[in-house]
Amino acid sequence: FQDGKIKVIFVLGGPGSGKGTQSALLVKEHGFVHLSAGDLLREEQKREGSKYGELIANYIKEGLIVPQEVTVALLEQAIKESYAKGSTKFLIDGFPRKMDQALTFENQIAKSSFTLFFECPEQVMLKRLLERGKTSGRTDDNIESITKRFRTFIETSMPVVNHFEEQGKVIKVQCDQPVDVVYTQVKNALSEKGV
Ligand code: UP5
Ligand code: MG
Repeated sequence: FQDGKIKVIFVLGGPGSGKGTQSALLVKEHGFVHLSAGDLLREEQKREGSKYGELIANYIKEGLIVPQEVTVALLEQAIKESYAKGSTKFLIDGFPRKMDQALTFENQIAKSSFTLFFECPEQVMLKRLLERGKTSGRTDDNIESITKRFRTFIETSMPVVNHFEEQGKVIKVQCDQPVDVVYTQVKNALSEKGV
């Protein structure tokens, strides 16, 4: 995509920080297309005939980052499909979470306008994920996988946040608060950016 043709906002934050919840609210009020990299991977995993099904299942359960080729291709396809239907504003949730993905996406698909970064204490995220795990059916909402996801987040994904922060492109939101309070912060942050 040429510069300015589409607008991309990355939504990053630890597992259970509320990326999906807040993105869904923004879709309703601001007409963004919400693409969750995790959701796209889970769909691909279930798709009949996918050659990546087993690989994705293993990486997700282990809390590891699926090789970028798979995830970037899924995102690119989803963006192109939406763009063909007239959408130009994208919230990319839970991506990029490794430096190689960040560089590939920005070089090959589009530069991000900025990153919304959801800060949340681990204890709070843990509690939310264990609660959700009672009904979510997600193979990674259990204490073993959650512990691994937290480690990957700190070791592999925080460098991406720091990379964008060095470019002055990170807006931090405190997420240890009720959903509507967080959403007010998110909306204020966006309006400061003229979105
Ligand atoms: N909740 C939300 N906000 C709340 C609030 N303010 N107060 C109280 N409760 C709140 O929320 C989580 C739970 O908390 C929900 O029950 C919600 O009601 C409640 P949610 O909005 O779902 O949080 P989110 O940050 O989206 O959490 P999620 O579990 O989706 O985060 P992850 O980043 O761990 O999961 P994701 O789906 O992005 O990735 C899963 C895996 O896919 C990764 O671990 C990785 O293995 C793989 N992956 C890749 O390999 N590459 C990628 O690029 C992306 C993913
Ligand atoms: Mg999510």
